[in-house]
Amino acid sequence: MAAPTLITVAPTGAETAKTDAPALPVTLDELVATAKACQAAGAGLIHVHIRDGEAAPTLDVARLTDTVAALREGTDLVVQLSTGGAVTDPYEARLAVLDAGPDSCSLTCGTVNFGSDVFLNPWDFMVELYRKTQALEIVPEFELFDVGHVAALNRLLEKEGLPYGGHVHCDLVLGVPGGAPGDTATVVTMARMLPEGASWSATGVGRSTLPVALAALSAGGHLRVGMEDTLTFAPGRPVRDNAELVERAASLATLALRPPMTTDEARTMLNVKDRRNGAGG
Ligand code: KMH
Ligand code: ZN
Repeated sequence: MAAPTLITVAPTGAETAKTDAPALPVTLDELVATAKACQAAGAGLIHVHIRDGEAAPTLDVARLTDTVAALREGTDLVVQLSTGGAVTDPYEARLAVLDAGPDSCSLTCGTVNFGSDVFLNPWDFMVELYRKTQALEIVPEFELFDVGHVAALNRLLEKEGLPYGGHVHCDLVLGVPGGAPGDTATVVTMARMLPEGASWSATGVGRSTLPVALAALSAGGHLRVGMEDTLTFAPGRPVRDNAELVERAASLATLALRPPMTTDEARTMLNVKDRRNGAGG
């Protein structure tokens, strides 16, 4: 029997305006309601970007701390905070995200062109962020936007040792204008370069959503979906909401005889520290 599928939902991101996508969850209430619906549809992990009172992206630590608490209270999802933020966020604010005490955080393994912007992740910043995850016992998810990022990940592990929990989990983020393309050949190429024993999910932005999801499932990977990456369900048809994308991912995974992982299975696979109900620090 093939392994079950971890479905990660990335419901908000930092790039889309609420006015352009009214279903985008931008308030804490909207985020928690989305998280509950996505867990019911089969998600095991939530990748979180938050917005301020004007629905603009923010890395405010107090707000992030409240968000982590509310998601823990309302769901059993593994709570992962983005340390990527928006392309304009300074390194100090991205490092401070960890002070909100999430189960997991994203850690991007290199700089990448991002449309007409640049998403900056120089080596020294990667190392500083990685050391902070180890010190605070937070499980990093290595975000890989390009083939060179996989080489940088391998170098990071060689020089700095294993992450907290001892398990390496990665996410291939494909189809970003400026990054690696979202197609089957790239999924397979990057998956083959990953460290031995690593688990990985993949997401394809925009039109590459389905090709990447199908390739990942067939290659033994997990799935990330959500309105951070995908706003169109089918040509000419906007996404209804995040749960619709999770439902579709769960159907594909079930069809592949790799049904969605439970939240407990996700916690075990990733080896996150149990911080629920005062269980951890
Ligand atoms: N918003 C992008 C610039 C992450 O969450 O770590 C970066 C991003 C990656 O979304
Ligand atoms: Zn993100």
